Amino acid sequence: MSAYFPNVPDKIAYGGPKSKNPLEFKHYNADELVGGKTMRDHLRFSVVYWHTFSNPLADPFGMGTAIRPWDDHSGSVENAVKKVDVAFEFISKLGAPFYAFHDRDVAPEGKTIKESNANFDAVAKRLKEQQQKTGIKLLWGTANLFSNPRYAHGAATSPNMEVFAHAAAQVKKAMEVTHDLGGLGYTFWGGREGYMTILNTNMKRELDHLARFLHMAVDFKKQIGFHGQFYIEPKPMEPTKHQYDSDAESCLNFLRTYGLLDHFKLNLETNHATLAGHEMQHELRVAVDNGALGSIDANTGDPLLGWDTDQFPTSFYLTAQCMLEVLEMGGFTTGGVNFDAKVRRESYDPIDLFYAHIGGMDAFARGLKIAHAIREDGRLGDFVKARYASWDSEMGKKIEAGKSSFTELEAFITPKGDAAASPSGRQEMLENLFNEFI
Ligand code: XUL
Ligand code: CO
Repeated sequence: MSAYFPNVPDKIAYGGPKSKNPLEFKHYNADELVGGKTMRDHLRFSVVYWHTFSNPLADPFGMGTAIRPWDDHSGSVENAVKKVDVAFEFISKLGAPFYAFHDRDVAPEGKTIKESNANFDAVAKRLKEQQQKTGIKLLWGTANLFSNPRYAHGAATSPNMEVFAHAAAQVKKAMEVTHDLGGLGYTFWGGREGYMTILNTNMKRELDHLARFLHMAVDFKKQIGFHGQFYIEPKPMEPTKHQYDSDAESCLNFLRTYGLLDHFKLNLETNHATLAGHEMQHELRVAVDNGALGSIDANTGDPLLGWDTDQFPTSFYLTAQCMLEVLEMGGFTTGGVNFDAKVRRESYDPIDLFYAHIGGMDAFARGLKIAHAIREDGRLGDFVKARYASWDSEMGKKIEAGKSSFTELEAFITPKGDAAASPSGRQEMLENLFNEFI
């Protein structure tokens, strides 16, 4: 099993924090228990097919630089089948339990829908064999509804009904394949579901169509008996100026408006949160508070570049914040930590794919330990609880229960002259406390 990455051992080992070996984990020790659960089960790492095995590392100023000896650039089904073996060798050696794909990452698009489906089936056969051989599972599948020029105006939100129909056929097939491969979920990222100029856009009609599309997906899910979790992945811009699924709150509002809330959870991505002007922890908190956190696309942006750079996460501060929210919700069920991240254009060697994933997994492993320690310590949680103590008073409880009124509150507060002083928010003290654990 060492055909494509001959210089990488069969399994990336845990070397511990003192290890100087770049091909060893410093923090991720799959079997180690954190709060009674293995790191493997807490983190549920997943490798994405598109960036890791299909991305040539082009940018708007230059062609791809990636050296991928297994790619003959023929775009053939044969080469796509070979790439499956590459992918599973990589994921096995890395020790990630899951992977994720778009239909067009794994198999080439044909000239017709029929041809595309046949290509997809041929590659899916090998994916299934490799899943069975290695025990690696599909975290989620999805359809690429944004690369082909037919989707330039959107897919489910296209002004052209036939494009909507084409997208429906494509998602139908991607759901069938995901189901057949035992996928735990299916993701909808609105690739070009948005607009470039509102001058040519009937926003209401487009949103109605998007909801109609997702309702059809829910119906089809029932029809084929697929029990995986549906996810919506918010992103505010890129490629369009405005994407309808712009952040966690707008997605939840959309789902609620159209009666879809019970059928979807959110797949939150760090770089998308940044583009939306939020911290990832904010997006996660919104989802957790609404019982809607499904999965994480784990990457990070570069604050000086300001676009969706999809870099591997390296900051313990960020990963600790993420894992605080995941632990708060009681851990992942169907979701996981999915590395929707790519190596830099300058990092073109195959071995860089290992370094990148090892670093990302270590960053999340360390973040998990930090988050667990902060929760065990309890001071942060206690502080927040105490900050709201007045709400635990008789009157506070009454307001929260919806049993008070403006008239009653006027009668309550007026004799006091003014509200009691609020204690300091102690932001700096809490930041210091957080840093004690980093
Ligand atoms: C795009 C993005 C997608 C989704 C899947 O920014 O994150 O790769 O994760 O379509
Ligand atoms: Co993503």
